[in-house]
Amino acid sequence: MERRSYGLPGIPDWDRCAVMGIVNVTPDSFSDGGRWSDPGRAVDRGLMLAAHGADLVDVGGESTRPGAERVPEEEELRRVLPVIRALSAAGVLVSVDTMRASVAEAAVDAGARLVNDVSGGRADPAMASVVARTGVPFVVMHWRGQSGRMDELAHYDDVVAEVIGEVGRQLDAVVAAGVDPSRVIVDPGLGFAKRREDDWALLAALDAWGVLGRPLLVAASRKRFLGELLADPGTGAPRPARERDAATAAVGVLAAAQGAWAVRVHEVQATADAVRVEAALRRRGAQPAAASPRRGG
Ligand code: PMM
Repeated sequence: MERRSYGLPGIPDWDRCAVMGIVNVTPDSFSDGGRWSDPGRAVDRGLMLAAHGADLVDVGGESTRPGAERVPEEEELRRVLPVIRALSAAGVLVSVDTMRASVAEAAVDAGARLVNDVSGGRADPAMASVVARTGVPFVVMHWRGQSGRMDELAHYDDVVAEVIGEVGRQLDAVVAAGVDPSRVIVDPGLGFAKRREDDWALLAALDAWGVLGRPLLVAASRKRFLGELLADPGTGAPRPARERDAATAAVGVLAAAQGAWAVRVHEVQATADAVRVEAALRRRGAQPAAASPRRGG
């Protein structure tokens, strides 16, 4: 995929893959469950991620781990709004990770400049029209159903073609509901109704997303397929979530080399450095994905 300028309103045009840091204001996320569930700690975390080089900070109040229960709307609002207000007031570019139109709207009022909906507008029929009204960019992620039934929905014949096709149709649906197509960001939804081999197949083919002509967000951070890759050779136990950050940074650089617009990560520093290395090489004309000619022939 070509790296190019997308002119997303309210979002700078970085000359490299951007880094979105994650603040989950939740007691139960698979990857960092409970660590930032207090709003004061969540704000400090967001400021730290920005200091580490995050270009955006994604604030969410509802866990989407497989099997997670939905959180009531009032509780979601109570979790995310003070954090979004404080981070935005401190000059951090904030996105809100929510499947609820009401939360998206309140978050934009509180300063969020992007709406990241893991359901791409499918969980709440009001989402697309609310996003259209706010005018902020919108992430349409590949999604087949709520977390409770995600694993049973993970069936594909050609995962790359099917996921891109389904996201393309959802893009058409949100545009029909009034969202300006030039504001949509797409995301393969790694780990959402995907088996481990589906995640790898999607990561190997990020180039194919060029057909949609939209910026691509890739969120592999600490996900299960990385834990399984790095499983303990003795016991076979997956590597714990918080020990997957080096692998996450490796995915970041490979996604950047395939033209991803942004990567979404829990620990920012290593990935922020890695995408800068990729950009420096690319600016010198290097093609990290291409094989180099053999010497001495
Ligand atoms: N994954 C999670 C949450 N939000 N948003 C987008 N756009 N893409 C994702 O793959 C995604 C997401 C899963 O939970 P986490 O917050 O612990 O990574």
